[in-house]
Amino acid sequence: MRVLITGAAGRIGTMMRTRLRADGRTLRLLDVTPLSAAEPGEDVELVTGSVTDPEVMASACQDADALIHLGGISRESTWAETLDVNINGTQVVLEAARDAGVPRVVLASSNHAAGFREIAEAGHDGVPADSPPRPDTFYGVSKAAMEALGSLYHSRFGMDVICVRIGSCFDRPPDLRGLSTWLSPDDAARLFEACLTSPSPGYRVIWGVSDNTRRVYSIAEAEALGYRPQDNAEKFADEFAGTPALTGDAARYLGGPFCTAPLGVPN
Ligand code: 15L
Repeated sequence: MRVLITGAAGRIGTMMRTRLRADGRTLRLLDVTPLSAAEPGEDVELVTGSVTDPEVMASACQDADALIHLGGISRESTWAETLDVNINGTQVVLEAARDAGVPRVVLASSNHAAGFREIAEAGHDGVPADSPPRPDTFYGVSKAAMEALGSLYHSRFGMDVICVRIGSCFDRPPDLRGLSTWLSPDDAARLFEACLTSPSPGYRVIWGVSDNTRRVYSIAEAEALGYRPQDNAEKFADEFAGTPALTGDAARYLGGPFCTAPLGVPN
């Protein structure tokens, strides 16, 4: 099996490079930034190029059995850059996958696609994963567009497309909010494994979050694909004991501080 990973030199891509290794699996890693050379025994193929380049993507998709699209801008940026890299780039990726017959695509969406959903919407299991988009930034709009493009390519061409609304995927929760939104790197790998191996998922939108005590995102939809989280951000709670809580809209909505950050200003 060959899995193409875009954005493989980025934060999550780097964490997945080691964790998604498996016997009988070749990882084809693509990034605009040159990737570090293969380690001894590592079954990887390295591609340098942009997700916005149709020729690069057409070639990268050849003989791939699945694609995990992590490439793009992972924060607020100008509208022009967001449109080009995240929205146009996702269309280029999906079109190349369709043309090459790649049957399954996993798209790295973000909690910011639904950042203006109220935390108070969370029921017993959390805010449902397929809540309609309520973006909090241009970045969030690009992730909502990613989900819409994924839906289109599934409906038109029957491709399996899973959109993962990732919370905060870092080695450790980055801040107090992260005690709710954290997706541990190991759980991220478990989640991507479920996305790769679940039989005939069709089109899905799921949250990407660990089983945090304070989580407000539902994990039921991811569990339905076979995800079994094993981490909980609560073990880091003491580190944030003196940290002031968010206030105002940043406290009210899922997107936290993204909801009040200036639009279109790179951060
Ligand atoms: C995201 O989508 C970003 O890519 C990441 O850097 C974090 O800011 C994360 O959301 C978050 O909400 O913590």
